[in-house]
Amino acid sequence: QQELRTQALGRQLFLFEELPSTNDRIKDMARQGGEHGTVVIAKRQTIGHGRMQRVWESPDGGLWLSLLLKPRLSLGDAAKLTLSAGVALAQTLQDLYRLEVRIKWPNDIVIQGRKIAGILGEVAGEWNTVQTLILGIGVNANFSGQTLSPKIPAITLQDILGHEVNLNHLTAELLFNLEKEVQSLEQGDVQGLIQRWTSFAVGINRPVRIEKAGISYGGIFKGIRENGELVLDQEGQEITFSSGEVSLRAE
Ligand code: BTX
Repeated sequence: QQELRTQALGRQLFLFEELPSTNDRIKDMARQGGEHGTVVIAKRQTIGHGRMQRVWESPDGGLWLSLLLKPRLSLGDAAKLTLSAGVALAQTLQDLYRLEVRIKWPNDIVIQGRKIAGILGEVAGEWNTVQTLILGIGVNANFSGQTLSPKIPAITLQDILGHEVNLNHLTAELLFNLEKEVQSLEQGDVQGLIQRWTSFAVGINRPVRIEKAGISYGGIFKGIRENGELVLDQEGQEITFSSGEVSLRAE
């Protein structure tokens, strides 16, 4: 906590040896009136959640963090915070470790084509008329990717750098960058966010394939709309995809 450079994010910080899921724990705190910026970190999670009931493997050595936000945003804009988190995380990993980080739509953080981190945004409902959001962030840091299930195309900071990283420092920088992103969104700079997101995006202005419900769509990845939908140009015709059961492959 001494390393924090933020105003609100992480000023209330709870650290656990082990939790089922930091997102679940912070939802309980939200219900009990937890403050904007509250952070929960666990050294390991026993049932970390991914999107759509998927499991996020969370062994010792990773950064497993959840954040409670009550931003001054409409609900529609608040949903953009998962994009903000993606940008803040990509920027942090790039700045701290000089890595080439990409964001694969909708919000996978990848290095060398493999997933190094994931983000899970959840609307935690309205308490005392303030919209409350939960952002869960998982970074594969100080463990070997080989400890994860073999099917998972994952990579860790330790795999890439060959040494462990300082998790306190990583957390402090991440929260600092994320606070900047939240503030810029609160000031209405959606275009800036989309620009920064696009600068990290895999496959932008290039041919990609989208798989949705067993059907494959090919086209040029033109970018994302303000609501996060992906825009594909199929021979001059634009089609949009919302996240969900959709996957993107660069050609
Ligand atoms: P996602 O649904 O995009 O990714 C889940 C998928 O990623 C899994 O189905 C699996 O294939 C793969 N996967 C599982 N574990 C890992 C891992 N450690 N590294 C790389 N790939 C993996 C992404 O969901 C959102 C993840 C958020 C995790 C954070 S951790 C703190 C917070 N608490 C919590 O329960 N979830 C969030």
